[in-house]
Amino acid sequence: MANRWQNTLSENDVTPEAAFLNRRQIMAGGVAGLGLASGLGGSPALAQEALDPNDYEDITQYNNYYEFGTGKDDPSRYADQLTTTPWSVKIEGMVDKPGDYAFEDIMKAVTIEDRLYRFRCVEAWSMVVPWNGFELADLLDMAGVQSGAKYVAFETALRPDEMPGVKFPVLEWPYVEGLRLDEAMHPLTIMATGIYGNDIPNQNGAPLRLVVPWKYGFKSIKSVVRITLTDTQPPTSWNKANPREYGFYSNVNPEVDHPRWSQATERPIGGGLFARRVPTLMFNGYEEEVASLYSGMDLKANF
Ligand SMILES: Nc1nc2c(c(=O)[nH]1)N[C@H]1C(S)=C(S)[C@@H](COP(=O)(O)O)O[C@H]1N2
Ligand SMILES: [Mo]
Repeated sequence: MANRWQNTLSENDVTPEAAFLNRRQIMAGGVAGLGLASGLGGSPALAQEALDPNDYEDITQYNNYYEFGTGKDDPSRYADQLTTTPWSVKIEGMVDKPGDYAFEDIMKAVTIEDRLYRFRCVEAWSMVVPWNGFELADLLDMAGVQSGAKYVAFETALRPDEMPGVKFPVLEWPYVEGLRLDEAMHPLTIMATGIYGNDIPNQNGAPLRLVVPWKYGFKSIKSVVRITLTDTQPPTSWNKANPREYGFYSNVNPEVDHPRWSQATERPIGGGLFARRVPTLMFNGYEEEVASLYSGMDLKANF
């Protein structure tokens, strides 16, 4: 596993676009079609700063998973209590094949890929994470999305016996999130099942969690047990808790400040005590890939 990650890292490390190239596209000869062939060779035109993945320790010991407490080290201390086998995801609503999808069956049907992604928390810190996972579209295709569906709703497990944090009403439990269908089907949107080639640790959302790299981290809901296809915009935990501060879209946008702090810069985790803040990028650096999803939309009103 470690080898496999190393091998792709040398290619994927070059540009964010290259990080988004997946094996299937390469095998299908899609590289030139995407205009990235020169990027892979390090062309100055496409060269951007290399993504340098955070240490495994930072990624797995500085977490937000409020079901286990609100401290950054609470998830790594308490999430081992979560039972993740057996696990299944209920897929329901506007799909042809609703039902309980066992985690092992999902893993047999999908293509696991390596994705080196920037990760930007709404609290203005950031990491770079070498995820392993599959495109959410693969799972939605398994269930057969019906033509009237417009949104995807997600729900985290709620296990009071295993989750010491849920006795505190910091959020309404279970944790829920949502995406527009086109956002959910975008090839950058993955369900992560691993980090650095290891099974994803409980504190990071085992056995499978959403990752939407152009949105603030809270959209990336952990330990998913239910996915519902719907024609109405689903409620989301942070929007319910504070609609003035957290909108449905939550796209990373340095021009739209949080009411209580600036979103123009971020603090890279792991840079040491005196690490400099760096500018936050529009759509977290994935503007070229995802801006078209929002053409014509007022991103200040739809924050
Ligand atoms: N179920 C659930 N999912 C969650 C959270 C949570 O508290 N509960 N926190 C979110 C927030 S605010 C962030 S920044 C990311 C953190 O992911 P990480 O711990 O893997 O870095 O998870 C998101 N997903
Ligand atoms: Mo976050």
